[in-house]
Amino acid sequence: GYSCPAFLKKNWLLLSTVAAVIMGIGVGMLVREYGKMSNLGKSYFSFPGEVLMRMLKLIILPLIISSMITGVAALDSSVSGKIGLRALIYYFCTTIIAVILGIVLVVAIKPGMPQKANEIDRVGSTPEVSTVDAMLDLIRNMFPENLVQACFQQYKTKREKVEATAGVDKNSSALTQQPVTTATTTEASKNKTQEYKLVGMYSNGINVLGLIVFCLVFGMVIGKMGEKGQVLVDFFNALNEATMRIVEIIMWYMPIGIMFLVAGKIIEVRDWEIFRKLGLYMATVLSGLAIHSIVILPLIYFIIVRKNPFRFAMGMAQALLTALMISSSSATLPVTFRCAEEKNFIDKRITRFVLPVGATINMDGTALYEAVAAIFIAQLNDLQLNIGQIVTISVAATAASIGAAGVPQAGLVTMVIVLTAVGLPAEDVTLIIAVDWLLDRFRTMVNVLGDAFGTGVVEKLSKKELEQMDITSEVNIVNPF
Ligand code: DAS
Repeated sequence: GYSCPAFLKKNWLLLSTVAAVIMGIGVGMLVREYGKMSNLGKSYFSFPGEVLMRMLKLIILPLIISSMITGVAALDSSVSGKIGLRALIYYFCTTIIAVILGIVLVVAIKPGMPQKANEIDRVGSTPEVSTVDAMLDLIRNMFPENLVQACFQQYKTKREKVEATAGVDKNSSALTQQPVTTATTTEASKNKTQEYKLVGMYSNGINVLGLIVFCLVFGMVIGKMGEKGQVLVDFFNALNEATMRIVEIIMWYMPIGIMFLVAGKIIEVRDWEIFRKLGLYMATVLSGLAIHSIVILPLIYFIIVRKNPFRFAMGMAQALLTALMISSSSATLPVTFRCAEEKNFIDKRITRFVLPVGATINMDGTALYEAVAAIFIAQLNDLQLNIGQIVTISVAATAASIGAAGVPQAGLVTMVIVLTAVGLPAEDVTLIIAVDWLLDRFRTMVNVLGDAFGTGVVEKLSKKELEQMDITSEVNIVNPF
């Protein structure tokens, strides 16, 4: 057992973050009720939170680069191949399970009964993406044409006009054909149909996927270079160490930032009514996420690792809370690292490999959400899905979760992939946009939890290799030839 002060000392950060959330809710509600603040004043309210987000985003670039390169360089490439493969299998299996769980729930609960359809309002605009474009973009992003740009470029949905041809292929997706909406008649606009090609990706910030692919190769190469590569390995090790110390400093500021983020959000939300209208849909997503994180992931962890999964999850609490508050797995990454290594004592050679990749491609929560949302929209449209379409949705939801960047609401954009895959109107994402900010938080939390359990599982499965490496490196010290 712990004595109380020891417990406080060990968990002060977590406790103060929890306190910050509670205070944020309180302050937010008070300002909402009694604050005679101008809209401008209200928007300044979340400024300290914005600063926190900036700090976290700032640190992901050195963190991903240094942790990936040192992680891969530390493993000799045959071993890193095996560990990588195990991680990929884990990612894939858990994602598929999440999708299936989502589908079972949404088919059973039927939140989108047709009579509900006319209750729900459309909000916002449809992100413009088509399935093929999104897939190609995923691959494009793996190979950025400019490494420096990949680190700081603002990626936005860029659409290039492709030669307007009269009577273009009528079968091509509605998304790639933008009718010119002027005062002209429908007739005229049909003839003037223009085709657009999508270039670039739709999240802003860092092209994490591209960097990961590069760092993977770079780490592997310098790890194999021996003597000559050592200076680079040492450099990135030192960079990694320095980065983690900066993360430590950011942690001190975290509770303050989080308090204002929460308060700011509560002040800002206008329409609570929407929650009632979309209540059953939200309940479906949330119960799916809950089952996945309370039953399925812990069970997988327990079966393989044979340790208490809930204690493990408690060790990750700080990271989970952060994910819930900022809805970005990438920006949570520094905290995820810290929890996995310092609270759960996962081998650094595993975390450095599994966490950055996981934050980018392993999104159980997002996959589950995409499947539920797509079928919900089908139900609203009174569309009976056959088994083929359901399989299509599962595949598309998996792809969409891999393709989604670890930034807020990325899943909503890749949602369009799933909808178009089964021929549902892409505009219909506007039906669920209004509550997405809330669901986003919970699915991001599950995304992070999935990565975290992944480190434990992969570590356990790779025990033999890791031990062997310890022995060989000891031999190297004794016998430095
Ligand atoms: N919020 C994203 C994440 O960081 C993904 C999503 O939008 O689903 O995990």
